[in-house]
Order: sequence, then structure tokens, then C-alpha cells
Amino acid sequence: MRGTVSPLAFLAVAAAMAAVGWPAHAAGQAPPDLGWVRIPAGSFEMGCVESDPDCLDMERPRHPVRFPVPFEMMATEVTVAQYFRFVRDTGHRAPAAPGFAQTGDHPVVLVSWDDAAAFCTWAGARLPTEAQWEYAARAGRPGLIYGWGDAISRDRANYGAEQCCAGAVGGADAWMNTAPVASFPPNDFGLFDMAGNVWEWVDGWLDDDYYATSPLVDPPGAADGYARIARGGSWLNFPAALRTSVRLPFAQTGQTSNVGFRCARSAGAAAAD
Ligand SMILES: [Ca+2]
Ligand SMILES: [Ca+2]
Repeated sequence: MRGTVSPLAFLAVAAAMAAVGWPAHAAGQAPPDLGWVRIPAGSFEMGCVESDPDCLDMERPRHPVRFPVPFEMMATEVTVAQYFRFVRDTGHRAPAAPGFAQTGDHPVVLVSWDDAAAFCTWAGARLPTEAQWEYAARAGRPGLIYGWGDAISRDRANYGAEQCCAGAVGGADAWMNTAPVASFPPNDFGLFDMAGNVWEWVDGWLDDDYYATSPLVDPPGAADGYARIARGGSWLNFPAALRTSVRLPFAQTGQTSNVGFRCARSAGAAAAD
């Protein structure tokens, strides 16, 4: 499902980049504010909820996780504009253009896990752990299949057709491909698009046994496994892919037009800005 490189789409992105008008940003200077949201300390149950008929074995067992201190997460997926500023400042490889038009406020796609991790390092942050991501996506609402309830809704997220795999529109979802970030209501932690729009890379590896042995406190995720992981579903996916517990196995070097990311950092990191 790798996106094709369309010259026209690339020109659209380039034009959007030119319109952003970035200020000068010298090497070594702090990166721009990426819109951090404070995620409170607390506990939750990680993994598939009992009412969910679509659970996969890798989403079980449901297990408790606790975060003793707050942390911070970007309110939105990393945008095309944010990512191209990183490319300009660091000389990092620019992503290929997807086979559809994007403006600077759409989520960046066609970035590998390594690209995503490099961006977050540049931002003084890191990819969220898988537990941080799911805790943030559930936002204090226990036992729900989706972030807002047990039923999918096009008024809540950008996703695809009922059957795999094609874009679709309806309700407030007006996008066949990516939507500008924050086009739908945020969750109770103030985070946008934790369900849908683009899948989001997280730290750690996929090991199907990890949930059974996960530490209670701030679990780092498996140190090894058979794939990297992306979370949350995307514009290309059918509704069940947006279930909060879904784990997408994906190659570390994989790049597709429906996988992006956001970053997380410790709550004290703002002092270094
Ligand atoms: Ca859609
Ligand atoms: Ca997302």
C-alpha cells in the first residue's frame, strides 16, 4: 500500500511548503513549539476491552498500567509543515510525496519508524511508548472500543470504506485521503486524531507475549520482537482498525501513505525550550 509518487502531488506539497514561511532557524536552536499537551498521571487497563468482538490475540491480555508522573504528548499528528522544517534544518531525507494532494497542515506520511524517531529526537522528545499512546488515546474513559464510545462515527474521525481498503467520506468526514490535523473534536486529554487520519508509530517492538508480562509502571514496551508497531487506524482503513487496542505490525523501514506519528516527552522538558 505504498503511496505512488505523483509529480502533481509533489508540486502541491512544495507549494504548500513555500507558503508556510518558516522563520530562520539556526542549527542547534530549539525547534518550534509542536503543541504539547500535558497528560496527567494515572492508571488504566491496556488492551482489548471485553465488549469488543474484534479482539486479536496480540491485544490480550488486558492488563493494568500506571503512570506515576505526568508526561506530554503532541496534540496532533506531526504535520507536513513541521516535518519539512525538520528536513530543512537537519538535511534529513525528505519523504516521497503521496499519490494525493496535501497541504502543510496535513499529517506527514511516507516516513519510516527511523524517520519518525529522528524527528522526535530533533524536537527534544521521543516516540511515545505503546502504553503511553494507548493511555493517552483512552483519555480516562475506561472500557470503550473507540476513544469516544463503542460505535464508529464519521463525525469523530477520518477513516475509510467499510470493507478493506479504500478511502471514504460521510458525515463530518469529508476526506478520501488525509485530513488536516485537528479536523475532528479532541479527546478529553485534548488530543486530536488518536483514532484515524494516519496510523502513528510508537516506540518498542511487537512481541505477542509482552502483554502477559508487562511491568505495571510505565512499561517501555518489548525490547525486541518481530515488527515495529503503529496505532490508531487511518484514512485508508475500515472502522475496526480504529479500535483503541489495535496494534499494527509494521517493518521498521516501512513507509506508506497512511502511517505518520506524533512525539511525546517528559513533563519537565518544556523548561529546556
Ligand atoms: Ca475519510
Ligand atoms: Ca492518528
